[in-house]
Amino acid sequence: MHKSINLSRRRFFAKTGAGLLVGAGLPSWLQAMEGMSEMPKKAPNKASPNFHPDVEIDLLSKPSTISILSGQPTQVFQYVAKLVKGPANTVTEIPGSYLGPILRFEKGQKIRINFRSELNEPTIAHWHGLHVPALMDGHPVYAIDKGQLYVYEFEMLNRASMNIYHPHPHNLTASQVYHGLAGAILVNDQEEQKLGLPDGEYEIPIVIQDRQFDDNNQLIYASHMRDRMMGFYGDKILINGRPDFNLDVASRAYRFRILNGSNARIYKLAWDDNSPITVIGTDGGLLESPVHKPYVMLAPGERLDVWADFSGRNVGSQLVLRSSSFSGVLPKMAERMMGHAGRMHQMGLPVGSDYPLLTVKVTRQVSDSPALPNSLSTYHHYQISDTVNPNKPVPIAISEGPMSMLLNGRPYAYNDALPSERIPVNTIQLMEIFHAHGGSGGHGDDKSKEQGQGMQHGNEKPQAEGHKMGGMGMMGGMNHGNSDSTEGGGHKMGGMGMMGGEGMAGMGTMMSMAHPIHLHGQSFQILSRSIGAAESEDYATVKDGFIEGGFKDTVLVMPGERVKIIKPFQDFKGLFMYHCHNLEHEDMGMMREFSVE
Ligand SMILES: [Cu+2]
Repeated sequence: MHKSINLSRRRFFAKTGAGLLVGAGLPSWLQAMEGMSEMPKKAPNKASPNFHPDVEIDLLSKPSTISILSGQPTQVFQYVAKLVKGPANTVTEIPGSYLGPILRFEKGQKIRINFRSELNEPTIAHWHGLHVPALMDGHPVYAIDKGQLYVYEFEMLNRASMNIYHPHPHNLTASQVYHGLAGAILVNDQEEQKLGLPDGEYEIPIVIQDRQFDDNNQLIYASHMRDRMMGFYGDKILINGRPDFNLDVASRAYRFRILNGSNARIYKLAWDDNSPITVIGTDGGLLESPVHKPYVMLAPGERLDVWADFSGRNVGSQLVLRSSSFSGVLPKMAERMMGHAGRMHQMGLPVGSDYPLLTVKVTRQVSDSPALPNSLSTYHHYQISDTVNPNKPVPIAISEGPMSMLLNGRPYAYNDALPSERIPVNTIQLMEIFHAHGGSGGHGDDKSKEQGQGMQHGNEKPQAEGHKMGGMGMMGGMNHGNSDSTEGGGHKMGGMGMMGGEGMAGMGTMMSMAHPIHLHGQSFQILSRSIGAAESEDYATVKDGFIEGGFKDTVLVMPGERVKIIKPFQDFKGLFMYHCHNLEHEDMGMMREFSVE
């Protein structure tokens, strides 16, 4: 049986108003998962006469066409920026790319961004990695419609780092990013300036994305259940919006500012000659000192600052940056149940296979090259004793069902903070991200209850929910066995994955997959990772690729893994989202908010 609803069609209905009919009668949690949960609308922020910007930018999101493959141009969405005030290098276009221009800011600058949209759907810009007030964070409640203006005003509080701007509208983030809305933000500060790292033509932004094109060179973005469950994967790698990316270099050191801008694809970066990857920074800026790794994992939303030294290499030599092979980030159940369909869905580029990302060619011999500094940065290492909750970490519980990816047992709902999600402002918090079931094998009644509780939030009866779901055939390709379009079928599914119960442990383990968890607001530090009894051959293929030091805002949590982090919540009250940066998961409701109060 395969009756999965065509979700893009449903989105279409939702947008045209027929969504009222389609959504009528659905339980609220299902509406939330199906992208129909209600999001209130707040008035766009206006410019403040008391704010005197050092830098002012007009930013526009609009439909556009651009030549990516040979032949017909591709329809995309694009950010376009115009510098109104400030240093000339603030806005740098990437020629021939759908990506937004690179925005360069200095720590301490007062920044105003006048954001407008020409899209025929709501959107809002979020500054991934930046520590800004809640009103400036691009929360979906502030999404604007075509022709509207949203004015952002904030001071750059971040240390030197690479960050991202991308849309964050309710349930439309994945599709808008996929169609082109994303750009890099580079923040500089004095500490970094003093190091004399490679800059200008020797500092190369590298945005890695994957896309699927149809025969007419148009982007394919399907929204089948399986795409949402595992995330959407393309079969073509684009670097800075270009296919088959080649970089001509001189025989000297370069600084590669790498960003995974893919919706769901996780990469394992390695040089093809097996020389180590030298990492000098991560999401939140420079490490204390360089780290040499055989390979580095890079999940959606994560960044890497890489020292790439080609000195001593002859003109004509080539080096390929690859994603090398690994396993264990996708659910075993999906792999087994989907079988051929699952592999088809990843097309010619299965997740975890070995494939090239970009080719570097040495085309010029030069005699001098900067030396890699031994010491890069100094910063405070958070201790458990810095936190206000040393014995009670704030939980971020990942739970996975056949059609639901949840945090803390609940799908996203606006302003719905649980007691554990209420954070006193100006505190430093110990937090623990873990799989609420499966993976570690640790599963008990308490976990099932936690799960059940979350799913039953709202007033609907579980049986009624089950009936709706079975009747709608939501499981699509995932549905198997004796579940049918009957109450029994729906009920059975509730028992399987949604409500806890007997089948939970096995299902949980089988559904478990890797999630890049992103927390808005200030960067955090990773205190520990533990995999427990579940350490497996799969884990061995990725475990040497994590950077433990430095500041992070997105952390890849493998199946069965528990990650403890320490995160400050300083300066700003309000709602700050945290979510899976697998953007299909995010849109599916794998997102929650911290209410900083
Ligand atoms: Cu996820």
